[in-house]
Amino acid sequence: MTGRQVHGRGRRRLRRAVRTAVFAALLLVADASRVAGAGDRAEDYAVEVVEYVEGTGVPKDWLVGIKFNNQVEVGRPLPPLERPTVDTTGDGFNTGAPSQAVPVVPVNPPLRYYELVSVGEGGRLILKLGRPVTDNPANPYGIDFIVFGNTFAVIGGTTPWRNGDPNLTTLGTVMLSREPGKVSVSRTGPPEAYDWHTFENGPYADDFAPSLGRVYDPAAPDPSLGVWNLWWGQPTDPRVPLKPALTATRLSGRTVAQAARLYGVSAGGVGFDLAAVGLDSALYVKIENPVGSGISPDIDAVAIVDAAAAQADPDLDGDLDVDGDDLAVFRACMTGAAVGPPSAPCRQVDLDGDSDVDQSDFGLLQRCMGGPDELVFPDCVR
Ligand SMILES: [Ca+2]
Ligand SMILES: [Ca+2]
Ligand SMILES: [Ca+2]
Ligand SMILES: [Ca+2]
Repeated sequence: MTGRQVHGRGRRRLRRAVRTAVFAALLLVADASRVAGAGDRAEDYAVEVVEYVEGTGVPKDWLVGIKFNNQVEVGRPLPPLERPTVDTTGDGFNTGAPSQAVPVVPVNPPLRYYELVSVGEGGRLILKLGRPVTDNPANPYGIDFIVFGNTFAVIGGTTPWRNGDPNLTTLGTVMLSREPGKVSVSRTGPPEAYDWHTFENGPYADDFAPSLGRVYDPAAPDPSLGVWNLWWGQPTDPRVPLKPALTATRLSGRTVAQAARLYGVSAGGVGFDLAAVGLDSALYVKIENPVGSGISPDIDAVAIVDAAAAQADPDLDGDLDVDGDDLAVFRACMTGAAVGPPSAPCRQVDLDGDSDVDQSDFGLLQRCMGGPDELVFPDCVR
């Protein structure tokens, strides 16, 4: 976590305010899970912290001075369990009071001690998933599970992020608080021995892409956030991977609103393919970080990908445009009117969401058609 200084004179007042904020945040968290319409279940995430060894240099929540591994005070499960953070709180500076719910966006990551567990140097975190994750060929881009941290994009341009209109603030290229933690997976665990398979050359936990807590949806903003909210709808779906083509370079120069539209319902995070380590299933995930690394990877959650949760997206080959190549994929998925739901790999081809791939879906594809390498926002189908 990048250090941020609390101004000394307001610290005591802030601490009192934050104690109240913690309870407010608890209520908000309960609220967020109630409004979540994604259909995800507890078993889609990590359900048990099997082992946590705190390394050195674990950073603190700068609002209250509590380390990123202490959740006992708020009586919640360890942060890496359940879905990633939907709304964090104001930072008492740019984004509002610590009692204010602030949606996580790519320039404003989770920042509270009860939202993250940090590994430290020489530390490790072993999580048990709610069910085995499999190397399912239907999973988008081959990605089988997703690790969420607190990496975020530096702000480009001159307009800071004040939790206001996301069309006004721009993302820069540089990613901050990238703290690449080494990830391993195992089929077996206690009382049996682990059988670790390590992603030696990445991807890494707490790396690109930044998290997104809520879907950008100005037509249906969530009123529970307050009257200020004109943009942020229901929570994102952490089971939907981000397109690998959506790199930091492609996001750079776009507004927070445009970035969120490119995410769609995905919550971002770092995607992992079990095939890369030669496994067809796994039940345990380990994140570790060596002494001398100078970093402390921060972990918010681990989610199992659900191919059936993929959303309508006319960019069918995942290269961010809609052109002749996407048309070819569409033709291969065509089922005709009311023939029945398309197979999982063809799910995102059902652009109008009526459980078939027919002429009306083709009409939407045509509406979104640009040219090769011309960036298309998936919400062109709306
Ligand atoms: Ca895979
Ligand atoms: Ca970090
Ligand atoms: Ca395409
Ligand atoms: Ca359809």
